[in-house]
This record gives sequence, structure tokens and C-alpha cells, in this order.
Amino acid sequence: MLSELQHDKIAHYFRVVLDQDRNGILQEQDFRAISESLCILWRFKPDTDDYERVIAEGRRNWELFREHFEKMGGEATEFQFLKFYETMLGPGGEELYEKFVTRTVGTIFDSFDLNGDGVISINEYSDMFMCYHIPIRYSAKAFVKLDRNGDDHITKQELMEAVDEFFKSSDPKSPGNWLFGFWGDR
Ligand SMILES: [Ca+2]
Ligand SMILES: [Ca+2]
Repeated sequence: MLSELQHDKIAHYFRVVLDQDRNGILQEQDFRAISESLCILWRFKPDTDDYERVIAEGRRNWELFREHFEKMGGEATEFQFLKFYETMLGPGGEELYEKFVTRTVGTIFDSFDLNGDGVISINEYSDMFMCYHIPIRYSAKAFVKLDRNGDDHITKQELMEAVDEFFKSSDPKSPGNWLFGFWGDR
């Protein structure tokens, strides 16, 4: 069972981070919207190899999800999405967690480390909020929470810790709850 806090955070992840067009279902167009935002951030112009590569990557991420939701009987609604995470976070779900969470977040980290110095600065972190259209007013607060040693950078280690807390912690004080901003707004 997901705790109430886990439920709220994962619903926030669905609504605010993934369901870009806010129609209540994850579809290819949501993943495409994120890919297009990334191309704008990186200044990749349409019809270039870089652009096509990013769009193709988004499509592959979508295919991974689609396969799973088809097995679960259809569309990737918020309800199904929460059920999917409940399975993933339950006993025996480690492999799925690795496939859908750990790997995806590794990619996110590399995507937003724009200058390639191996850490995320506050500007790079705010870029992520803008790309995913996450309400930006929480980005500074979230950054401070995730930067546990206070050196003004988020390392991959700090990010992975936050990711684990975001999905697994039921403690309202866990810093990782803030990964995608405040989760309680509706
Ligand atoms: Ca959608
Ligand atoms: Ca740090």
C-alpha cells in the first residue's frame, strides 16, 4: 500500500511532471512535449540530427510506459499510474523500479547538467522546472532541500537520494519529497 504522502507525491508527479497537456492520460504527445522543451533548452533546431535524436528518445520512453499500461489493460490514467507505482514499490518490484525510475532519473540528471561538470547548479535545476512546466516558485526551496551538504550543487548522489525519498519515503520531513517542487497544490 502507498502511504497518503506517497500517493500525493506520485499523483503530483503524474499531473505536473508527466501529463504535460493535463488531459488526465499519459500519451505519446506528453512525452513529445517534454522532448520539444528539451530541444528548445539546448537550442536544437527541427530537422537536425540532434533534434531527431531527442524526439526519438522521448518516443522510446513513451513506448516503455505504453507496453506496461497495455499489459495492465489500457490507458495510462492517474489511477492506473498510481497502481503501477504501488506494484513497483511493493515486494518484488525492484526490477521495475530500476527500469522506470533509476534509469530515467540518471538520464534527467545528464540532460540538465548543461555544462557537463557533473553537478547540477541552481540554474540548471530551474531549467528542469521550466522544461517540465513545474511551478517555478518552489524551485529555489527545493534546490536547498536537495543540496544536503549545502555546497550549492546537487551531485548525482544527492539526486538519487532525493529520488528514493520522493518515491519511497512517508516522512513529511524528507528533503527528497521536494524533488519536483511542492506536491500538495491542486
Ligand atoms: Ca496527457
Ligand atoms: Ca551538494
